[in-house]
Formats: sequence, C-alpha cells, structure tokens
Amino acid sequence: MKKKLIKQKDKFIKFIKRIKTDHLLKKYINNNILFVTFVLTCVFNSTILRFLTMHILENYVSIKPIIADAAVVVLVGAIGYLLKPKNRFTYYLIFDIIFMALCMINSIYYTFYTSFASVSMLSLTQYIASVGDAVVENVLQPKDLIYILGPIILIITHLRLKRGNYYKKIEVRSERKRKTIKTLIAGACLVVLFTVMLSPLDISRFVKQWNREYVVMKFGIYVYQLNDIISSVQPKINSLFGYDKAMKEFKEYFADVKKSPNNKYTNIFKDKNVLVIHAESIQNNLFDLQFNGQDVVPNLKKIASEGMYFSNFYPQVSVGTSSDSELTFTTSLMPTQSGTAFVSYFDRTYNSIPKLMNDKGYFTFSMHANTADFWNRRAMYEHLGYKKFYSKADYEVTSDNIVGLGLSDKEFFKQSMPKLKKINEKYDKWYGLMIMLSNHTPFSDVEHYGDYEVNIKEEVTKEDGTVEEVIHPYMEGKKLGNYFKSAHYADQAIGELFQELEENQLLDDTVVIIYGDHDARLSRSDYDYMYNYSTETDSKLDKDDPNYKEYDSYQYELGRKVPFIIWTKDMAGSDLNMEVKDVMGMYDVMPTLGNMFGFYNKYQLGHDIFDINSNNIVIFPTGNWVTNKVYYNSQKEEYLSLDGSAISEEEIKKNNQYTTKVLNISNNIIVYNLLEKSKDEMLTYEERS
Ligand code: GP9
Ligand code: MN
Repeated sequence: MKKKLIKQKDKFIKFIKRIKTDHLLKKYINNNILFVTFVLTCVFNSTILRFLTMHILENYVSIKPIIADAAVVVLVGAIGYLLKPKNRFTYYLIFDIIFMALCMINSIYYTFYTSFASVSMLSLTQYIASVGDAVVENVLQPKDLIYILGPIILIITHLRLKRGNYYKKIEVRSERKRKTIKTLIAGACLVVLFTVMLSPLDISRFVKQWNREYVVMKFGIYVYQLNDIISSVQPKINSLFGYDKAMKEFKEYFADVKKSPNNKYTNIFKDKNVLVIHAESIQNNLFDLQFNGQDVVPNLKKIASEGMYFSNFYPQVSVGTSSDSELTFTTSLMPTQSGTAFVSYFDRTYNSIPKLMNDKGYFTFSMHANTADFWNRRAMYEHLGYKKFYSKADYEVTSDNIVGLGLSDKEFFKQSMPKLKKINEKYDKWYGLMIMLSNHTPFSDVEHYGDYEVNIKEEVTKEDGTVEEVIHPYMEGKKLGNYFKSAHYADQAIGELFQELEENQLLDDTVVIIYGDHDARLSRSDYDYMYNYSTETDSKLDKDDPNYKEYDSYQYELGRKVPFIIWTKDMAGSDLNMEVKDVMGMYDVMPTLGNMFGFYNKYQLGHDIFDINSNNIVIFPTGNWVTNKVYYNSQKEEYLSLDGSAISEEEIKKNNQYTTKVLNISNNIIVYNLLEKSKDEMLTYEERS
C-alpha cells in the first residue's frame, strides 16, 4: 500500500515536471484554443460583474467564486467536445452569449435594485414595466456593455482559427469522447476543490438563497443563477399536487369559525396610529437580569410596567427567523414546512394587518435600515400590502454609524424621525413597523455597545479591617455577556426613540407595540454557566455541589420567550395597565389587535387572547406546544408540567392532533395559495358585525 502511494507520488511529481519541460500547458492551449477562450471569456465576464457591483475588499480577493464559475463553464464546455470541430464553435458561441446575457441582465438589475436578478421575481415585472423607460434612460450604463467583449473575442478567435488549419484536423469519435471525459473530470475536480473551501455559513446562505449578494460573492453568478432557478421552481412543483384535498380541508376547518363576541377591549384603539417595534433578539429573561444593580433593559421594563405587558409570550419561528416572526405577526399564519414564506412563497395572497389597515384608511409602511432584499422583504411587502418601504437606500449609512449588521438602532430611530413626522402631517392615521437591527447574533461588535459592565463587584473586608472592591468579570468576553451588552444598547435606543417621539408629539395619538422577534440563539451551556457561577471558585459549580441547579432543556425552551407590549401614553395606572400571564403566541397578535383596532381576518389561526384567556395553546413549527399547564416536546414525546398538575394521555393526544392540523392548514394556505380563492370573504370587522 505504502509502495503504491510512493509510486503514485513519483508519477505525479514527474507529471508536474513534464508540464514545465515539455511545455504541456502551451501544447494544451494550442490544441484547445477555442475551449480555453470560451472558459476564459465566461469567467472573465462573471468576475467583472462581481467587481463592478459589490465594492467590498472580500469580493476582490476571493478566489472561491472564480473556481465556481470556472467549474460551471468547464463542465458546460466539456460537452462541446462531443461535437465535431466544425460545429463546436456554434455550441460555444451560444453558451458564451447565454452567460454574457446573464452578466448583463444582472449588471443592469444591480444598478436598479442593488441586488441580483431572480426568476422568481418575474411575477413582479408589472412593477418593473411601469419604470421600463426609466431603466433604459437612467440605468443602462456603458459598463453594462463590457460583457459583449466575451462573445466578440470568441468570434475573433474562431475567425483566426478558421484561417489556419485548426478545423481541418480530423477528430475521430473515440478521441472526442476521450477529450469530453477528461474535461468533465477536470470540471469535477474544480467542483470538489470549491466544495471543500465552503464554510457552514456559505452553505446555509446558499440553501436559503435570499441573501443574493452574499451568494454571488461566494458562489459566482452562474452557480447563483442555477440555484435561483431550482429554488424558484421548487415551490411551484410543491403546489402542483394535492390542491383539491388541501382546499377541502381548509374549507372544513374554517366552516364553523365565527368571530368571537365583543369583549372589554373591542375597539379601544379604533382610529389610533400604530407604531410597531420589531425588537431584534430581545428575550424576556433580560427583564429579570441586573449587573451590580443596573438593569440590562431598564427602558423596556419601564415601558412594560406602564402598559399592557404579555409576559408569557412565544415567537413561533422556523428557519426564517425574523421574516417568520413578521409573517406570523402580520398574518396569524405559521412558517412554512419547507423553505420560508418570505422567500419561496412571497407571491401568495395573504390576509395581513397592513391590508386590513389600508381598508380602514390607514397609511401603512415599514422601516428597516438594511438592504431591501434582506429576507426578500421588498417583494414580500408588496404582497403584505405595505404602501411604502423605507429601506437602507432611504437612510444615510456611513462607516461610523454602523453597529453589528448595519445602521445602528440609535441612528436608525433618529433618521426615521423626520420621516415619521412627515407621515404624521400628511396622513390622518398610520400604521408603521420599525425593524431594529443592532442586537443581532453574533453580538461581537462589543466596542460599539457602550460601557455596560457584565461583572460582579463585591466588597471584601480584609484581615486588617480595610474594605476592598473585588471584581469578578465572569460574563465579560462570553457570548452571553456580549448579548447583554448588545441588548442594553438596543434598550437605550428604544429609550431614545420614546424621548424623540414624545418631543415630536408623536405619542399623543399613537399605540406603540413592541415585540421581541425571536430568542438570541445562545447556547444552553452559556446560561448554565451564568446561573451556576460561583465567585468563590471563579468558575461554574460542580455538578455534585448541593447548590448546582442545571439549566435544563425545558428551562431553555421556556426561556426563549420574548416580550410583547402594548403601550399608550395614558395607559399607566389605568385599567389597561396590566400584566397578562396567559400563554400567548405570535399568531395571537393579529386576532388580539384586530379586536382592539376593529379589523377581522376570518383565516387567522391564533386567537384573541382576551377571548381564549387561560385555554390558549401555542404551537411551534417543530410540533411542540405549550399551554398554561404544560410544555410538550414532540421529539422526546414527553412533557413538563408547569403548574404541578398531571395531564392525561387524552389531552396530549388532542393537543398533538390540533398542532398537526393547524401546521398543516397553515402550510397549505401558503403553498396552495388558498386565500387567493377566498379573497371576497376577507371582510373587515365592521362589515361582519
Ligand atoms: C435582517 C434582520 C435580521 O434584516 O431582520 O434577520 P434575522 O437574521 O434575525 O432573521
Ligand atoms: Mn431577527
């Protein structure tokens, strides 16, 4: 075995030496000049496209997309060898033009949308068509024409070869086959080389596909476009089969659904403005935490104590995280079972809060200082019914106002203020969503979070009677500790926002709604360390220690709660100023707000919390569910009693069936676009009551 390996190694070294001495490379190029030109021109075009669009150092130095582009082009080019030399040029020219067109379309598209084209967006051409002339006049630039050079070079090469005797050489079929196989092997080697260079982040973003700039930067334009076609076609295929069954189940499910009777909260906020704050990664457990007497989130605590605070509230996200929360909040539907609604099913009909508010004469908008295509929001918002989306392009983002992923929350709120003022002046009533960004995983931008310390300070009396302050920096440098710093920053930003809203008289007639979009995705062991830290040993307590209390998987699951707050200026001290402890999920928001603002969606899956109260059940995309009494884990098929009482097998079965049913109905509504057919039945609250 060893001998064999040494022999192979010698052979390889000899081959490498021969490349130099026998001018193998030169000979190869001379014999395959058309193929080589084809590969070079296509890779050149894709590289130029990346260089002219994304001006980030990482993009200029990355070798990965070049290898990926080369792999695609070599594999396509290999098939050309199956053809006779005289037909080969036509084959290469066709593909050279296709690749050139891809680059050119994306170059134009990028100027217009700062993102790359997707075939799934073809349904949005109605919006593009209306600005068609503007595209030609303002968007088509000389740089978009550079890609034509590729086919021109290929044609020139062909003409020169034609003059020589390149095409006169006879290539028998077996030789053509041999060349094809060798080239395919070379292409496969490039694929392998590229694959081993990928990071887990690259792969996850590739699968999700919505972060198009990132995918192009790492995978090149050709792989991106191929992946785009597959991920755009997949939802269409999913919805081809099973429509009738899905429609039947959907009709049966909603046949008996009636609007619940009015309650104490019906119409309490009718015609008031609404400002929804999507608080990135804010968890409920932050409310109970202090370091040296300083709250982690003092402003949120204050707001919660003055308003309606739902302290047992769960996000219901799947892989779509922030976008899933937005979906569930605005439509009372659950995330889809595969893909994400925002990306794969953005073109479906949704009964959403913005649409119902539009019907009531509200001006609806969303503000988020990230690129409009993040989570495909630009496209999805058209279908959710927002009248206007203020995205990154509407904000001034400079290198010194960035925290974490993008524009800092403080700056975002500050720059949003003039926009809000204008909206308030122009429109009688408005509904707006503001999406925060700074408090985002991996919480590593610590130097920008401010000087909040996550340590324990102790006063220790020494033997000589003097008192000394001892600092235990136990959470400093830990991811969880950094999260607290980051959350503290976000909380300060919310405090500043409230101040600015007040100064601009924007709180007088406005209901502010705050929700944490999902948990911070931190590890259980980080919490275990924090809750079991001992200052005596400056480490985590030993498992055998009588004081050790494991932060178990149930505590972890229950700890993923987020806050949900409804606040108005005059609520403190009133009947509405309360803590609601009944379990509630993101899908209950639309029904609950609907009752308060006077809109109704028949096809909501959650409930008005003031109607269902303690009987509520919150389901999760995993099949888990939680009630006031029990948290049930469907993978382990076991439960944790939350009130000390036991639960019958019968009740577990009933809740499991309910969970499966609702997840299925929700998925079918989205995948089969069932609401499109039920559009006429989407009545507003007034019309129904
Ligand atoms: C991005 C922001 C974060 O614009 O909403 O999304 P997430 O990574 O939390 O899903
Ligand atoms: Mn998020």
